[in-house]
Amino acid sequence: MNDISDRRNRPDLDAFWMPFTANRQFKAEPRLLVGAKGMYYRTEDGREIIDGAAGLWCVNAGHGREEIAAAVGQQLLTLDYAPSFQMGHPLAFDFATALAKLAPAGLDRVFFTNSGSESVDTALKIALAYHRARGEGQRTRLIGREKGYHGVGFGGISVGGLVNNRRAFLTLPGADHLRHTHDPERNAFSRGQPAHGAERAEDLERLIALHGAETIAAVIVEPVAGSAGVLPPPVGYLERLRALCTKHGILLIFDEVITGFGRLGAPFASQVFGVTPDLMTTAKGLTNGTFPMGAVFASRGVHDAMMQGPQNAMELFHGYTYSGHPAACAAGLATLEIYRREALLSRATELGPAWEAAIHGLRDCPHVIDIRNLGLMAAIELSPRPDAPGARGYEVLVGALKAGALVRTTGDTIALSPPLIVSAAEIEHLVAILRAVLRALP
Ligand code: PXG
Ligand code: PLP
Repeated sequence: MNDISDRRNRPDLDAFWMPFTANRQFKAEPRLLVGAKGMYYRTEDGREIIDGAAGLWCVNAGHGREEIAAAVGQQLLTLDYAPSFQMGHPLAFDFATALAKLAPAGLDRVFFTNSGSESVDTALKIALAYHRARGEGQRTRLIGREKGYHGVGFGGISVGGLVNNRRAFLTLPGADHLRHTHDPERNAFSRGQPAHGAERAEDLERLIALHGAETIAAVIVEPVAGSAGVLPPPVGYLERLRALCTKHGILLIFDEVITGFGRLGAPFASQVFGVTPDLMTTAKGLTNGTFPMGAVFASRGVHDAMMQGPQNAMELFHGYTYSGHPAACAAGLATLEIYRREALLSRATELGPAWEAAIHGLRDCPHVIDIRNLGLMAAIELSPRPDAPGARGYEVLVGALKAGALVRTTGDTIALSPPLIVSAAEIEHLVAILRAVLRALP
């Protein structure tokens, strides 16, 4: 397909079946990144492009951090792999302890996974096992929310609420969904949390009336929905959801795969909103995107309820070959040290006002129908072209890349989440590129 003279050193593209990608479209016109440092990626044709997406919401401390590379290299030469089933190695304990100190008060028991999807499946399984251990094994229903994204495992797609991620597949029986909180008629162009919609939390009462509270194990939500296009929770919504879950003995799970590790100006969204779940799922920024790793944080109450039975009995029949992988733990510890030293986990609070002003400055661009922001996250929603929904979003992705910026698009919504090291000048640079791209859209 590619003319050989035009290939440069391009690899053969056929074998790699790419995830969440229009494979044939991509392979006809590939977009390859070959290097990265700080706020910038380098493309195969040698251009520097600003990273407006922290990779995929994960490179929170910026690219090419030497401390992480050194820690991983050293660890691979010291202890490359050790099983975590009935064996242990010090770094996994050290990393869990460091994470527990950063976590919302009380969420200080940590189970390691290798991705956000695995964190979600792990948290859902812990919720079921917890109720069973307490003699409430009939609590098997798992409640997610419309527009939710919880990864691609069977558990995650079952509680997830993005139709395309579900409909070609089988989902778990017993999953149900709260209504989403997106309400552009009342909330379009809100700055920060929208004012309207706290009452949507009461939708849990509808599901409780329908199914019976005693059949529901857990409710899982993203504190700020990410993949659906950055939907901050209405003021008061998470508080109400927390109160209802507590009232009915239902565990509340916050999926902080995107919001964790400083995206909103504190280590976790839970701390920003002052609402503490019973379980919290994380990944991505845990290792600055350098190593595939996730972590589930459990409350003492959940953890301790499981620590029953004979001493020699495994309390949870669950785990991954790579749970607590030594090199992943080394990457994670080095990442936390960078976050601490550079105070990155509170940086979104400092930069928030400048970020908000810059992003909302795009309001007058053509086709813009909503702008949403919180911390260092934002979304710009475009009206779909009537005959081709999603086409404008794709044109922005390609146009921005040509103009020097990597952004994330989902349908006709542009999502932004730069590394937390971004400067005020780099925010202006990113927004200027977007303004030019939006103005040039057909
Ligand atoms: N939960 C949430 C809230 C997520 O955002 C996952 C779980 C799954 O994590 P893994 O590591 O299995 O991918 C995610 C991942 C996007 C996009 O741009 C979002 C994610 C991944 C890829 C793209 O919307 N979120
Ligand atoms: N499939 C087979 C055949 C296995 O032996 C294992 C693990 O031993 C798995 C899947 C699960 O792999 P992982 O622990 O990396 O999730």
